[in-house]
Amino acid sequence: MAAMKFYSVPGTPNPDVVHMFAEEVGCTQLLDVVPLDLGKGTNRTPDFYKVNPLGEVPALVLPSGKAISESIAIARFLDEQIGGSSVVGKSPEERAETDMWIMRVSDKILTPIATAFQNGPWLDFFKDKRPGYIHKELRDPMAAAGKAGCTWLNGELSDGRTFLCGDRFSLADVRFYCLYMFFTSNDKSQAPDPALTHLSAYIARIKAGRVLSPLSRSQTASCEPREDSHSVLVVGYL
Ligand SMILES: N[C@@H](CCC(=O)N[C@@H](CS)C(=O)NCC(=O)O)C(=O)O
Repeated sequence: MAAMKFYSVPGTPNPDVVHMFAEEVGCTQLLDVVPLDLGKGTNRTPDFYKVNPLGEVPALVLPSGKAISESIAIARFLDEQIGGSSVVGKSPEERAETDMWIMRVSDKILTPIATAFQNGPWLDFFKDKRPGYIHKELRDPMAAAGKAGCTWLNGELSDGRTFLCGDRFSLADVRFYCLYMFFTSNDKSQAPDPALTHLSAYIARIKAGRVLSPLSRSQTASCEPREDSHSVLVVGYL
């Protein structure tokens, strides 16, 4: 299969889900990366709205000409092109387990911490780009919900499993890692809680054993927020 146009901003969390997934399953050759610049707003032009009406990255243009967005949908499409992988799941049970963990950590952690971020330190950046979704009142309750979710996940991980789906490294780990690292590193008030030792050890295991995204590579193994973390955003933005 020929490479497909992949609109991306490497170093931002959702595009990095696809980059990390493609590295993991060995299909980077399918992606013809078209870099956009969120700071300059090249994702919010009439041309790009034709690719993704939400104006968000990533987006993949399929051989038929149809464009799809949503990092998980793109990863699943790529997975099918290569005949499937354990990362998505080799059986209906494994695939269901992957989806279960994608949804669990999205609902309990990733959506809350992303919402807190977008309505907190990056409210000015997002308020014109996502009209109707940005409300500063959301910041504190969403941050609190994200912390509750992290405490819950830490408890789950205390059973000694290696990854979310046990011994199997999955797309749920890829997504959790890319988004969690980004938001907790770029928003000091949402920095990882050192008391959540099982969560920190899980993150360190992923970092130690995987080909990581450009952003993820720049994080420290202990997942402590970087002193210069704000500069990551200046390059990347969400
Ligand atoms: N649910 C989407 C989220 C996409 C998303 O929020 N992308 C961010 C980058 S990580 C973006 O395009 N932000 C810039 C903007 O909204 O202008 C996915 O999984 O791909």
